[in-house]
Amino acid sequence: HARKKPQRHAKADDAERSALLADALRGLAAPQKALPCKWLYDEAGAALFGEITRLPEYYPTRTERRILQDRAAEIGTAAGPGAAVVEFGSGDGEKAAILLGGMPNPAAYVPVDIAPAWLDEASRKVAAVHPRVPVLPVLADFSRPFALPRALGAARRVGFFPGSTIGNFTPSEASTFLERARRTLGDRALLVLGADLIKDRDVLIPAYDDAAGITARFNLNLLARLNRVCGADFDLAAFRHCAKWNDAEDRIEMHLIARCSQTVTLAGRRFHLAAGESIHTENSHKYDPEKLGRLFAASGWVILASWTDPDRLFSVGLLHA
Ligand code: AVJ
Repeated sequence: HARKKPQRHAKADDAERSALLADALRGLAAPQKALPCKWLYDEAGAALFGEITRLPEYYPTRTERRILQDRAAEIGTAAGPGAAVVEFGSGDGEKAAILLGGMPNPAAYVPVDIAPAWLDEASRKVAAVHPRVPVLPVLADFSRPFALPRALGAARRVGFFPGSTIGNFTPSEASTFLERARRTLGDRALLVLGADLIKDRDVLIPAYDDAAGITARFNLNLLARLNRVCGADFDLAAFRHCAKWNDAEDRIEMHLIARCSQTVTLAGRRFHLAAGESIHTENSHKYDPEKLGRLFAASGWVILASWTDPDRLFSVGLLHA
């Protein structure tokens, strides 16, 4: 048993390196250079994201937590006894623990994540708060098809997709994801989904460009990860963080902007950046209730309830398959 662990991690490291490298080579060769945002979350990135969630400017986490605390019992009643919670992108397990707290006798908690470190953290957090709930972690990229543990049997599945992670997808990707999630979760499934709402850009921009510079470090860490894992030679000081509102697409975009003309080498390939050229690193789409309704309907989900906070910053929906 003691031997298996390092091997498993070595394999995971290789898989991570080749997938990250493939994404980076493709993304840096595109006319608009881009890197997929899922790579923001290595250990350092996850720690920085944790700091972001506690920033005064970053309203989503505390707002959604409050909504979930207020509605956990209602959600638990809708789910009934013996349901299993399947979380897409496990995060730190804190919100899952709140959700499970409202559920009568949950059958299991199934965190799904590409990062082993996050799976461990979520599993530990939920096990500490709900020691009688079995935890069945799944190491997988939830944006791609994956199988649920067979041990779930016929338990009703309650999908959990908090944090407005849905906003990282374009609306068309979101619809594909939601349709697939419905098939993965099966008959009688419920889905609890958090989505950030469109609001004044004076509130939105600081949430993604905070005064303490934590989001800038979070964004730049993507280049540090490429250097560390793939042997790239990005000079972090030659880039600056940028968050901007794209009004046509209703989304915040994060970019890394080259401060000067430069050439970067990755796996023997050279990529040129002009001064001011950007690498697009994240989309965070914002919704209004009508657009959310259309998205859910298009992907086959029916809205049972939807809740927001008094300032209408954030929305949590309870859907059924
Ligand atoms: C957790 C992915 C939803 O888009 O608000 C926070 C990530 N990026 N600050 C978001 C994020 C910059 C966050 N998501």
